Amino acid sequence: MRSPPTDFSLQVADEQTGITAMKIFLDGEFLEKEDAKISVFDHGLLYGDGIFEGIRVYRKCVYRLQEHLERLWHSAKDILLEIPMSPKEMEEAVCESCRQNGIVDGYIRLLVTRGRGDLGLSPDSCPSPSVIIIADTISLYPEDHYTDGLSIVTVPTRRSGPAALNPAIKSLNYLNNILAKMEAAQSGALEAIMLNDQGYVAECTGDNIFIVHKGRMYTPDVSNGALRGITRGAVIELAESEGIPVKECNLTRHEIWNADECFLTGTAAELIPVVKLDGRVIGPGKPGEVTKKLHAAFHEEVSTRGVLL
Ligand code: PXG
Repeated sequence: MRSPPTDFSLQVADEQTGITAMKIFLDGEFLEKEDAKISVFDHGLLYGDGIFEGIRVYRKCVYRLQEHLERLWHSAKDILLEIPMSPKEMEEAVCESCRQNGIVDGYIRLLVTRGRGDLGLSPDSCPSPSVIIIADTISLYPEDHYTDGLSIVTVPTRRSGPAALNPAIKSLNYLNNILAKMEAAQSGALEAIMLNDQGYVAECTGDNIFIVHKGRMYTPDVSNGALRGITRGAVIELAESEGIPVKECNLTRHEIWNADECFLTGTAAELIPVVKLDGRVIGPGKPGEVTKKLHAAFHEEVSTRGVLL
């Protein structure tokens, strides 16, 4: 059901060294992968003090780049981080990173860290944030899971709530999500549902979640701890244009177990069906019609929405 793999980024392996040439944007310069290094005193490393975006490129179109940059700037504002370039300069740096690496279809990891400082939590010792752009490829789940659907589990680690670290901030602190991913693996699953501190479904470790029931779609409201995913937003738009009503609400596991269909969305995962949760088969146990329709609509729009290289 997934389109054939189209990740053809031009990463030429040097025949003698075996090293793959890749240019990394680091604070205004393009450096070879081996030379792109940051300080051990960078507070991004010392304290996870920083933010990031994961962005896809489809047929030389940087998918919904403006929305990713807007979210990056919102995250920066929340953590009082001044990004040392304008959104227009960032757009140009992202596109140039793709061009330098011959990216046609790929994945961009854009980070802004607090930068180098002294030991101690205070960012006052960090005068200049660092901007890093990696233009590469990614494949998150094995190909057959897109046709057969994922089997996932609910894990004990909770999504942090707005009263702690606001989940709307796409920060470099992913430890709960990493723990959740490890707990899923311990149960033999590739992905995990994370609940919020009230026991409602928030999202998965790096993906938003949707269910389809009696022709309507439901997804956790962002107040439940869901990241306002760009793919989530795209799928809501696509569903509405197909005449499928979408409601953002509280969801419990009960609703997911008893749904007709379930799928996850995310930049890396794109749109992937879920056919089993916590040992309960969802619907007929195979990807449903609404999921398939939205998957097709998503792949139709990806190279038409965004900034062309
Ligand atoms: N929830 C969380 C917690 C995420 O981190 C999403 C949902 C999906 O949002 P988008 O905007 O991508 O539709 C994410 C996505 C990476 C990486 O390595 C990025 C994410 C998750 C995991 C890994 O770049 N972010």
